[in-house]
Amino acid sequence: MRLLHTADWHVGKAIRGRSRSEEFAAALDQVVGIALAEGVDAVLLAGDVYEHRAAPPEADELVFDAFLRLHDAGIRVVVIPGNHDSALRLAALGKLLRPIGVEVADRVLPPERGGIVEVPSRDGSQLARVACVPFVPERRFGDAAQLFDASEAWHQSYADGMGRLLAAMAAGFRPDAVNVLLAHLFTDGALLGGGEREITIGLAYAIAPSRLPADASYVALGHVHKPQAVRGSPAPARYAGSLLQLDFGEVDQRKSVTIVDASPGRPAAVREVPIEAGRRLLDLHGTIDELAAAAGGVGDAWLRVFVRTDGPAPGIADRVRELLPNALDVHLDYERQEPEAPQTPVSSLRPRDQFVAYYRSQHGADPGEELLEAFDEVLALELEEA
Ligand SMILES: [Mn+2]
Repeated sequence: MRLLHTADWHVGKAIRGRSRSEEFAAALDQVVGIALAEGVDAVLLAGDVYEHRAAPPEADELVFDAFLRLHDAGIRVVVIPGNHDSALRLAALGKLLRPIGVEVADRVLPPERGGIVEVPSRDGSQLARVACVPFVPERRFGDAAQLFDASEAWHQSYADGMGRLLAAMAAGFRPDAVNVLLAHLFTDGALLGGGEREITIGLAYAIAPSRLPADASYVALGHVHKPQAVRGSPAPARYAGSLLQLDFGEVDQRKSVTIVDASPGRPAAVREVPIEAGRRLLDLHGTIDELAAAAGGVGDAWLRVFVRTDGPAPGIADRVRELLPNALDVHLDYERQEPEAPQTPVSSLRPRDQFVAYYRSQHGADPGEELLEAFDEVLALELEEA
């Protein structure tokens, strides 16, 4: 049977206050289009459906539209919550989503208690058994482990405990089924691509790829936004990656979904299908004149701009934004002097010298005469009023 693996939609995420709803709509439209064109039996959505735990209505609308279109095409969906999602909210939505073929596995459950979702192929000839492991925060691992026959050893470390939990889930696999692990977790050695909250991408959370179940036909992962195969996994395993370039840490990443062809008792064959929708994120470097010359060639990309100057240049960020309306971040690029270690504590300096010390620490250069005059003026006014 054929599955479409996608993850980390993060619907509702804005960038520097600018909405990306149109981009999410276009990207989801493409995902649904690929599912239809490829004739998949089911879609596996590996967590971080939404950006925010309390998703705004327009995010719901986009997600529901995608689910309804898949339902109209007779394609089932299995969803797990990621660390950005509210599992409780997805659980509640799941009651309404089940009748349209969207199964929400909102928490970790042992196989015999519903932790494995069964999805038949559309022709009824094959059955996928999807072991669902939503994101488990470290502080909640004990609650998850409690549902299993967990020994003391489960609690030595999160990474080891999760390895044991994955093995317990895989105990529910059957040789005559297409066995899949669907999980939102971080594996050791994954190539990061930004856009993920730092706290959950760290050593304490990193599960050794060797702990992924060897008898899975496929392991469908979410959490890491750069699409990639998991090196060192005993079964075919992939991070599908995010839907859009979500932040400047994801510049240059090509987004995709993964198409999985699987049969019982053998490793799945996988291939990537690119997602072209959504605007690019782009880093732009140059002097103000070079940026002006480049403005015509950047299309509708969201920009992070590094302006080369001789030193601090008040007002230049506004000029850059006039030239490049999609400049979200503007950084000044000039040689910064290492601030000297202060001889006297800053607090004992006169206000003007405090300002100079602060300016040097922020900009790596001395403030201009004009700025100092303005400072003196404001200070004088303040003192007058006091
Ligand atoms: Mn994510």
